Amino acid sequence: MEIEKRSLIEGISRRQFIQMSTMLGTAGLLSHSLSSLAAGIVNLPFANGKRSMASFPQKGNLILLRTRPPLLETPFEVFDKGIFTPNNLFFVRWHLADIPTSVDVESFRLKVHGHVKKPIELTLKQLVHDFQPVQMAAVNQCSGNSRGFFQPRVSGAEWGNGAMGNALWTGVRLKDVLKKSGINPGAVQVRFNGLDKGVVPGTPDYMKSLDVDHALDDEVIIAYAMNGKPLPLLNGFPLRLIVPGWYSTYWVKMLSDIEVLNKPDENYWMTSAYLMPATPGASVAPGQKDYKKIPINKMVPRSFITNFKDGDMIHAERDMAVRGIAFGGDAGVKQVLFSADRGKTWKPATLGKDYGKYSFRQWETHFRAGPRGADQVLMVKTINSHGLEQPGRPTWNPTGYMLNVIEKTILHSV
Ligand SMILES: Nc1nc2c(c(=O)[nH]1)N[C@H]1C(S)=C(S)[C@@H](COP(=O)(O)O)O[C@H]1N2
Ligand SMILES: [Mo]
Repeated sequence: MEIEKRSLIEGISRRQFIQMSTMLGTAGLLSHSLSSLAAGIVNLPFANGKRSMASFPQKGNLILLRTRPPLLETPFEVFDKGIFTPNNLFFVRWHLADIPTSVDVESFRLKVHGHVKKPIELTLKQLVHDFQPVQMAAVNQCSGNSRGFFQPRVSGAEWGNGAMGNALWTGVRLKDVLKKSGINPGAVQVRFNGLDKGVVPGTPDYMKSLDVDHALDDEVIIAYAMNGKPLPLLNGFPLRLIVPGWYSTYWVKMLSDIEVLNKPDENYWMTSAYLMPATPGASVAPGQKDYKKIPINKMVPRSFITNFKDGDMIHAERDMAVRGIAFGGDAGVKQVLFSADRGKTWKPATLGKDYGKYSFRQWETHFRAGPRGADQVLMVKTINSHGLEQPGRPTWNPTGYMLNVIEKTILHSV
């Protein structure tokens, strides 16, 4: 374990050097990304879905939604290659444009303050050496993943299905760090802030809060590694919060400040942004106004076919292997059901290795391709271990959150 820790710290220092030499300020980041724009163009399967590919520092080719602050989507083929999303192909989402282009690992401090017995400041070395390391596989998914599929259309980043990824996170329990500082009686929430800022004066700083009970559970992690390596800068180097089972709006990147609050957090990002309808399935009718809104929270189950895409041609009347990924949201995957006849009949798929309830789970099964000329509608759905099942009808809300409708993939037999 000692050796592992040391090599991680060395990895972090090396990383810092790479950042210093490749990222010459925000302007450098911009020109770097623009000059390396790959010739590739992709068409996400909805209106105005044409996108270019781009490569940012430490990242491979990703689908470009916006340059500054960056919104980069994982090309869907990546999810067919494995259960863990490679760091360089992991999607990227930032709200504010003033993002540090390097972080000095020696002077960096994680501060814990507010309604605590003793405010503390931790170095990265202290975090790595003085606390018990923990590891967890967990899906990081944007609340607005798949927003581009909303009908009627809604405003916001028009993601396809690639604003999600699964990684093995290594770090320390938030609980252990909070204990070191000592929470005072009367604490109600814990607020997380990162190093990013707005460029326009008065822009609300990006901060998110969890209830104290949630912050003190065993599962919330302050991660310093992603798939065994330091986090890419754009995914939150050197530290980010991992809130397993919850939408990634809470997974604060470049985490540098933890504040224990004795009253509910009323900052913009908690009370105005990231609200969902408190209705069944988070759905409302287009135009509806009179509903209660609450902060978005737990993820819902989803599943995808990864080895075919809509419109693919297959050989008629052959046995075909089909596979994909599933996740249960805030619970494990109990079952994945597959249909090759537009949902008339369903059969359980075989599940792959279980990396824990918050991870992607691979599934696979077979079907018989239809006669020549036929269109064949494949469908897949997950039921999670709480018994929650993907809906047959798409979620709709004006913010474009939480889509988890059963996916349909139409193949043509030739
Ligand atoms: N500091 C900071 N953390 C943040 C954000 C941000 O804008 N600033 N965006 C959040 C949102 S909305 C998403 S979807 C995830 C994206 O994580 P990723 O870029 O590592 O994929 O980061 C979350 N953490
Ligand atoms: Mo997000």
